[in-house]
Amino acid sequence: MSEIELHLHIPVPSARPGDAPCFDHIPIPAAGETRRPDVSATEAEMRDLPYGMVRILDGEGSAVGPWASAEDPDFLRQGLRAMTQTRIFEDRLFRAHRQGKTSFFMKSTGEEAIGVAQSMVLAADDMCFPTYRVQGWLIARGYPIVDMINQIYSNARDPLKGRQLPILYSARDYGFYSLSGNVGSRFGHAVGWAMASAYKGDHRIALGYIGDGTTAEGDFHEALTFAAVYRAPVILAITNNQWAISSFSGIAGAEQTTFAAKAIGYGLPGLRVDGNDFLAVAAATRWAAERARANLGATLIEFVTYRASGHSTSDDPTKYRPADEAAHWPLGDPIVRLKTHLIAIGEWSEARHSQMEAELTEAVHAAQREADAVGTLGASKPAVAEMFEGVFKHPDWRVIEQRREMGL
Ligand SMILES: Cc1ncc(C[n+]2csc(CCOP(=O)(O)OP(=O)(O)O)c2C)c(N)n1
Ligand SMILES: [Mg+2]
Repeated sequence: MSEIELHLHIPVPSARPGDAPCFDHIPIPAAGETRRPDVSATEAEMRDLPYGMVRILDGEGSAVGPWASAEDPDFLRQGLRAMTQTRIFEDRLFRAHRQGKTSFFMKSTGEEAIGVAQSMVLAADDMCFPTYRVQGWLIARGYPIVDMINQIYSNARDPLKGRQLPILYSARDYGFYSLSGNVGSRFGHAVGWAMASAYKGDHRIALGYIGDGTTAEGDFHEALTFAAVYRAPVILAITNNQWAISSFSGIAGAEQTTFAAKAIGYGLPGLRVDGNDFLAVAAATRWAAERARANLGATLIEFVTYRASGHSTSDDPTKYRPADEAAHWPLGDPIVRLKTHLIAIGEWSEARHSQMEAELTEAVHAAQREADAVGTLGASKPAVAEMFEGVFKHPDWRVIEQRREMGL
């Protein structure tokens, strides 16, 4: 009989508060190093990709390697604008929470390239099944910021009439499926929607998002099985921002392999992508979309990024990670990197950037003034009668009775 005492391996993060930040455990190939397989390549021909990293922007802001392609400078400026707008908007609304104007808020600081680039690359009638970390999708498509703020305030003009948490948006016309607070639940819905699209002989594809922490839930694995078996036209995106509230990615399996490599067990192509590189996010998304549209099935993409802010307004990240960890993140800041690239190719300047920031700040302030005038948390509410509307196509008899009892 063995004398060895059994013990469990409990993963611990590389640095805790007070320690020097360390990201040596994350393999990061140089920009341009990871190859680009043909879109028609089989999964068996690309099992190295989940261990590489699609990166285009190098340290000097040049676009290099096989994934780089000629980009329209207007497309890049639009991306820079939407990412910057997202950050300004989120900073402002985070402060609104501290001022008591809303009950809850979440930011995507440092992760803006993902939602914004994917929103700009996919077609208007494709469907995104989002997480709360991709509000840049809506901003990139011009969803009215005042409507976002009205929802965040849960006021009388809340487009969802107080039925959702602040930030859990729903905007069908913007290809943005209703957000769920139950993390992971939408991943399978994205696959189901894509299967329905293919079943009907339609042309639309779906995109599903999931966080690194949530890949530990069953929903993730069920979705991958269905996506692989039926070759669903879907892009399955993992936003690996290193943290799930206060649990680090190692708790969800990051020590054993990459999140992109989970694809291999399902026979799906997996890409590992620099999520802070706007060009790489766009290029990988186009590649996966082309495969999906050609009936070649689903792609799992891991976007490697870093959650620079706290999880939400309820979180204080200095309790569980070094306060300066974000400043040491090796993939930098997505806004700074795209801006540096645009300046390097002669399509942007510091002066234009400052002017754009001033314009976007004013636009957010103006939208906030408009929403403030309607009312902030508690000062203005959706009409009570609205809770009976928009739920059933033909109201159930109980709803009719309850409404009558309330004299509405
Ligand atoms: C089904 C379910 N379980 C737990 C929670 C509580 N919860 C909300 S966010 C979160 C962490 C998610 O982390 P991750 O998937 O990495 O996404 P991120 O917030 O980092 O984008 C948890 C546990 C929830 N909302 N839903
Ligand atoms: Mg996470």
